[in-house]
Amino acid sequence: MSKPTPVAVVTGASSGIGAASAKALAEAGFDVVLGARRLDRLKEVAESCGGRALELDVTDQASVDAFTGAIERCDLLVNNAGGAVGSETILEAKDEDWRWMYETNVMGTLRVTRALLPKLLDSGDGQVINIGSVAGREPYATGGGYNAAKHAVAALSRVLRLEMFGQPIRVCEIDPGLVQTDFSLVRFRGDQEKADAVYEGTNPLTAEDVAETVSWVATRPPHVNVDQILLLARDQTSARVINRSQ
Ligand code: 8X3
Repeated sequence: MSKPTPVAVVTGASSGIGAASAKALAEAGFDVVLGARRLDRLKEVAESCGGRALELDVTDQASVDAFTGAIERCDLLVNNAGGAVGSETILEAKDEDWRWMYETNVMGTLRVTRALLPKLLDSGDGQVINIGSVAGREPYATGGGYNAAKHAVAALSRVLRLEMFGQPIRVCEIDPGLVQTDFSLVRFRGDQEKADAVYEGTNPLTAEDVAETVSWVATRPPHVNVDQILLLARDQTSARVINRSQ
């Protein structure tokens, strides 16, 4: 009997790293299931790569249940949904921003992973790729809520790897630095000028650069677990050391 086509599930797939990863995985031979809140945009991305669009709000357990319940097989889960909102100091931090970052990045990753783990195990060679961040390795001033959330994602990834040890599940954490997407626009609450300034004079990564890495990790042979990748532009050596002379 021939092997079934592997199924990849990508969260936050309506734009940026998630959309690019869905396309790259489709090109690599996966059947792709795309999840996100913005169904119109999601459908467009799904159409462009022959994938299946399913509405998903990772902050809502009922939505996660409906999403994962509609998926029969899962070989690869890419937990990409998340992001940053706000750039206040700890002194001025807003509870609702921290809660949103925890709900999307941390609890969202937990909910979707927990729901799909049985199917990942059933596949006989499951893989979880969590999109973390340089912010999950290195704290920086005004990054508190996002730093805390991405450090939690890093902990979750490593605990999952330990708990799945001996089972046919691989776990990888990919930590990108500066990537030019709408990430900063969301962080700065729609302030385009502030968002543009983040990438000004520098040559950041693109969503496609990260997607290529996702696809590379996903297509290693089953005995190879790429545990962690820190992916930075040449113009960035750490979270806040950026060459802007371009
Ligand atoms: C990477 C973005 O601003 O934390 O996720 O370097 S940032």
